[in-house]
Amino acid sequence: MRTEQPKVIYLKDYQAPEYLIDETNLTFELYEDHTLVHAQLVMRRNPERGEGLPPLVLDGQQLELQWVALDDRVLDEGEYQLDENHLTLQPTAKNFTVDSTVRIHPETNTALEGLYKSGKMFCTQCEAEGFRKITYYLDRPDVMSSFTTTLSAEQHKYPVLLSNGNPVASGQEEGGRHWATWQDPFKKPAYLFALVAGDLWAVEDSFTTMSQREVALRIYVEPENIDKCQHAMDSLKKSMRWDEEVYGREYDLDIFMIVAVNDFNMGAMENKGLNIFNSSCVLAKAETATDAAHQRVEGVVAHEYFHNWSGNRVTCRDWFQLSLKEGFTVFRDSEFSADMNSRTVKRVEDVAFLRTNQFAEDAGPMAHPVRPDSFIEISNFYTLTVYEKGSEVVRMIHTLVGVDGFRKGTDLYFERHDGQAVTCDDFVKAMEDANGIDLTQFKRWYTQSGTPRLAVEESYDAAARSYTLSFRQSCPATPGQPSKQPFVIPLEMGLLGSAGQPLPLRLQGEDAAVGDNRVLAITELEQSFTFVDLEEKPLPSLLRGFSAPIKLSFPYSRDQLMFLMQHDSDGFNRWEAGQQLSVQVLQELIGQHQRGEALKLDQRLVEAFRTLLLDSSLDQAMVAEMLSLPSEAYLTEISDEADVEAIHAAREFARKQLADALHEPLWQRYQDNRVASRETPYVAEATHIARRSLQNIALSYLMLSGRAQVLEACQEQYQSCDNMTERLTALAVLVNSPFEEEKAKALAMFADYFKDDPLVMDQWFSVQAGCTLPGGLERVQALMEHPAFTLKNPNKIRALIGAFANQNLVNFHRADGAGYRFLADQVITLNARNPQIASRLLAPLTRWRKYAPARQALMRGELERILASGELSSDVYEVVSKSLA
Ligand code: B3K
Ligand code: ZN
Repeated sequence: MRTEQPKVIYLKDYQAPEYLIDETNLTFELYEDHTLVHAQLVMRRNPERGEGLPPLVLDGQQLELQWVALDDRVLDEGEYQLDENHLTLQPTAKNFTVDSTVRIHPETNTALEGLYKSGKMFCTQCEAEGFRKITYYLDRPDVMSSFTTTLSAEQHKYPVLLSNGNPVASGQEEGGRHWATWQDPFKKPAYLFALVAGDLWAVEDSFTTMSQREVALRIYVEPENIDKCQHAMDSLKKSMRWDEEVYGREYDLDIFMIVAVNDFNMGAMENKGLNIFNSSCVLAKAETATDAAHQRVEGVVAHEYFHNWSGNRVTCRDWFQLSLKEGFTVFRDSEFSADMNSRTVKRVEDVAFLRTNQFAEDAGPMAHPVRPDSFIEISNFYTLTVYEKGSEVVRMIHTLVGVDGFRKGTDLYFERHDGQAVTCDDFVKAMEDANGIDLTQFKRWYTQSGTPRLAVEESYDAAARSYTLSFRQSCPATPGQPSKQPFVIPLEMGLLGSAGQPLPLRLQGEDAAVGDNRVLAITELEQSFTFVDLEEKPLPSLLRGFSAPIKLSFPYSRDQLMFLMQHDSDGFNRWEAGQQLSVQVLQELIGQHQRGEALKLDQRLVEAFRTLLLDSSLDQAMVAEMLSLPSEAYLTEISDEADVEAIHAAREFARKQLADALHEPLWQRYQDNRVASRETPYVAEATHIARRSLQNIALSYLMLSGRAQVLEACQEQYQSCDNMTERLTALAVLVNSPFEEEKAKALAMFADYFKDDPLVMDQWFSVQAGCTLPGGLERVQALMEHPAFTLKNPNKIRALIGAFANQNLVNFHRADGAGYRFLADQVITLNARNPQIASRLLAPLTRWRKYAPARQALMRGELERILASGELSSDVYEVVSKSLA
């Protein structure tokens, strides 16, 4: 908890460390009621910081210091200073050694930061500043040291003892204890330190690297999960091969380990050689995990593995540079997933997620640049902006320099900076130097927050056979940034002729056409491009593949969007045209609802969907994506003032109309795919996933008909399927249906069958939390009393409370404010227990400016209540105070 006024940390104040740590030797004695940590730090004055020996200020929090020694001499109390966050002592030579022993309490650590217990095992989470809760240290990423770690614990309870690097020694002690020593030869910052002790089983495999070294691979889990590791292991091996092939990056230690833990604040952590994962991002098998969960496991395993180079070998100089490793690594994992599965589907999913969630963050009170200038609590900056927008920024560089140029840039970056802690500027510099280009203006993407807008107009000159696209960019004001400079916007585009054919693209002044797809670099506030040799007015396809994270507007008619849906050669833009058509139609319905008129659906949407359903040549996954109407959250994000009830009513009305009008083709596609699912055992592979996604979206539409035949089909799927993807969809559509008796039966059966599998129970909670029928809050409150629910486990909180507040908008935003009050209560409770989780849970309340005055007042009222509720963690304090500012 915070006792002093929280301090703002600024990037402009960065200074290199006064001292460096060359070697870190740690010993952990793990006991049930405390742990002793002995640290020996081999240190020296940082030559970069000049002469003289300033005081050495070590970071440390919640540590009980037993003794401290300088060069083997134990210091008297007067020879050092201790405060809540530091241990300060005075070195007397350039080279010296600091020894200390502290007592800590992992067994009562509920914040899940530092060393803590998850169930019966000990584990750690140090990023960003958790290591200071383990021992006194220079806990900053630009201090890189080699580590040797010895752990000792009771052998019977903790047969497995792990840390970073390679195992070098182990042995028995008296009293039933044993020990193991691990050595990590690669210098690393303390945030990459890890330790695990527990009764774990491992799935083992091996990987031969491109230079023919054998690497042992192990995934450690609690015994009951040993049958759920194969998918993660396969994903790991694919990731290792892909990083060799695409980036030339080879793994460097003799062993790579993943440990699954149940209580974890985020998805996973890339600790050197010893990744620690939320069990939800490792464990997957057909019966218990959906297709989406399988793909998440694949993506997160890859992400953490890729960090070994983009994050560990080359790390961040300071935490303002977080996107250096996160944006780049998200880009790497998304390209990996695109290569392993369907590229267009992956892009559609990522863009839909970005536009719904990151755009909302970038328009809210916590908006910050990809490289922030300041923060109060760094844990609050593991954001969609740093991760997802950061990845889009790297993707734009990739688009601008091309595949080969990008590889030249990353080769140079890794070669130049291996073993260093560097900045986003260093990354961009490597790209510039490798490609001989100037990215000065481009770097505004790192420093300016907010989502840029690009308004596009067209004009056709029949006499000159020329066509001009005029662009005007702007960017809304964001906290601390009232005005912005123009961005570099790479705009991938093409032109279509009246038969839908791609037209050759020749810009005025060019000798000849250059292909039919190209990237225009928009760099000015206003800029136009004229294409020549055009016999007729073309139809533009703009921002193909979502080549920049912006909001583009072009006055397409609905007929033009339908045309693009069918003819655009860019698969992403076919989807995008469908989304824009749906948005136009839904916004019309929202308006009708607000004016109290009868709702009337534009039949062109029905016809567009019919065409999709009847075309068996299309990729089924894309058909499923295109049949999915924009979410209520997205419709909220694009509204100036979101009308919760109108958005919900309009979208549900459209779904019902589509379901009725398209019953036949939906039923046909459903039947065909369900038969195929019944006849083929489950495989988490792209074409199978595609089949199930179309089958499942068809079922969710069909169920709106209320027909007995559909209910039967749903129950058949629920009972007879061999996998969680089909089972959970069947359960979800039942839960959202009016068939109370069938619903209750299915829910009870599910909970009974899966009661011992916490990850499956999370899905059971989520399905109910997302049910938009009236009474949602009461259902969630009742579920909090369920024996499988606990506020101690972050996954449970996310599955029930998080899903309710983020996905069940019509219930969360109910007009009397009870949803807001409920969420604020949970934040207040969790603030003391687990500040990181409390602060994340808060996000929906920070969006109050999106709503009408009555809701604004209720939401603000809850934020004020949190602020006044007592001693706030710096995490919660920062988000609440910035939201109210
Ligand atoms: N680097 C970790 C995130 C740690 C978050 C700490 N609050 C996971 C990842 O991005 O790979
Ligand atoms: Zn990461």
